[in-house]
Amino acid sequence: ASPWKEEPVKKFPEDFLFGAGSAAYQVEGAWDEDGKGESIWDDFMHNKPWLMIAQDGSSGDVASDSYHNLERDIQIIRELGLDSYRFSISWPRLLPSGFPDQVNEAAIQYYNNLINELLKHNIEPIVTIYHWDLPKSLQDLGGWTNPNIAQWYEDYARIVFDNFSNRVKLWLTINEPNEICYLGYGHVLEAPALNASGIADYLCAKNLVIAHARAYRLYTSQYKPLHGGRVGIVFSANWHVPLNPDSEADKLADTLHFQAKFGIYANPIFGYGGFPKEYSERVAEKSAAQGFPRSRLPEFSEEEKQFVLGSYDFMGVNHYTGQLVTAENVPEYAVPSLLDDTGADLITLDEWKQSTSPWIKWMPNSLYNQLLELGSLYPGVDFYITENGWSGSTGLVDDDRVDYLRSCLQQCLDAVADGVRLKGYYTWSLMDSFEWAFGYGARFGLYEIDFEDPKRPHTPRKSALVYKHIIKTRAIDYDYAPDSLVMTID
Ligand code: PNW
Repeated sequence: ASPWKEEPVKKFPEDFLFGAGSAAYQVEGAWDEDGKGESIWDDFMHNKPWLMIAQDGSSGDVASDSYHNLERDIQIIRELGLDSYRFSISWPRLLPSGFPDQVNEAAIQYYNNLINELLKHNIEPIVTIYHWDLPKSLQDLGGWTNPNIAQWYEDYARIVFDNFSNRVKLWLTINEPNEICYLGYGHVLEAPALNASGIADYLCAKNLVIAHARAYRLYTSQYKPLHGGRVGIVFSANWHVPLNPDSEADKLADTLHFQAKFGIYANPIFGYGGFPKEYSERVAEKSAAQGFPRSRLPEFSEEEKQFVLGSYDFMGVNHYTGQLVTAENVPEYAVPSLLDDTGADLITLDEWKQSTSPWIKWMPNSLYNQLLELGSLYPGVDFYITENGWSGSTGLVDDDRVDYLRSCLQQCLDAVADGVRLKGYYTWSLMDSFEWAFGYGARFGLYEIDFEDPKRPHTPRKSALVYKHIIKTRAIDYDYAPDSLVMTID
């Protein structure tokens, strides 16, 4: 029974997009087939397996094998009745050398088939141009720490737009800058596992927002007049509140932490331009005290600032959880590092339900709170929830995921009622896939995939039927219970 039963029934607007998502490295497999080049994730899994959290020698070499199972993917997307499907294009599959000197026809064919099948069934593709699988050849040149990457990324984006923008109208330039820069260059959790926080993550941040802006401006000047699509970027946003709301120190830690993980990417594009003021001052002070001749956080020239500012049609938000932020009893972080620069520690409560992913706990109302904060920070901006989901384990009766899904969609409805311009919601994920450093242990799928079976058979979970019912009725019925776990195309 619903805690909201007493309220009038609320429906999602007819044009609200319900979707589900995936990412190339997590589902495609075929890691070295048909001319695909090597990515930094191929390199991470093959050559640095000790860095994996799962420690099981797994990789995305085959993953959900979507490269060979296009019909299956279309079948389940249609069964669910999705309005839209989010997938990413693999840069090294399309451009094996990383550069446009060779364009891989097999890649164009695969993505063409996918896009055409979706459109044939009236399903809107939303395409992530970059979801973490950088060509290894470009990493060898410094990857996202090399300012030239802004040009390389634009060159890649041009090939993508040339081939697909006559049919794809919704574009996401880059998935989760914070996870790319902080977890990949500042940490060892993600490729390229550079572990140079306080330096490399900040270089990455500046180069990445400029790369995004180049692709945005390219699209807007050369493709939008022909095709009229829209381009955004995807940020991860964890809800955050000061542990002690009366403590000035906790409030400052909360502000600086949110700027370090979110603001350094969002402010240059959606805010007042450049890196956020408080955080820039903090890193400049720390850098000086540490003996650096200038701030470790790079500056934007006035021209760069203006180029990046306003380079969006909408904001994509990936949201899973949240934390309480405090300045008390902060651990001794490495110096220099992003965490040391924030001076913050993150707390979660034992009473919050734990998912299979160590970093995801169910913090009540975090999505609603996050949407309201973003709505007031960036008034007039259109938002899409581009990822939200619950990780469990194998098994088809996924009641925790059902509860989380209903709750999060309710929070979306409440945010829309309160004026947030939320245009769509994409659950993460369509099917079980390779969960990066966590391997195949953390399952996010509406569909279960059997990774032991070379055919990668798929089975709908209870959440798939519940989501289908929500999409069809455009409302959340808390009493709906499917009589069987059978999915068919309506
Ligand atoms: C996202 N964090 O990653 C990615 O976009 C997906 O590819 C991934 O499968 C999904 O979340 C589930 O893990 C994140 O630490 C990784 O806050 C880490 C964080 C957030 C998002």
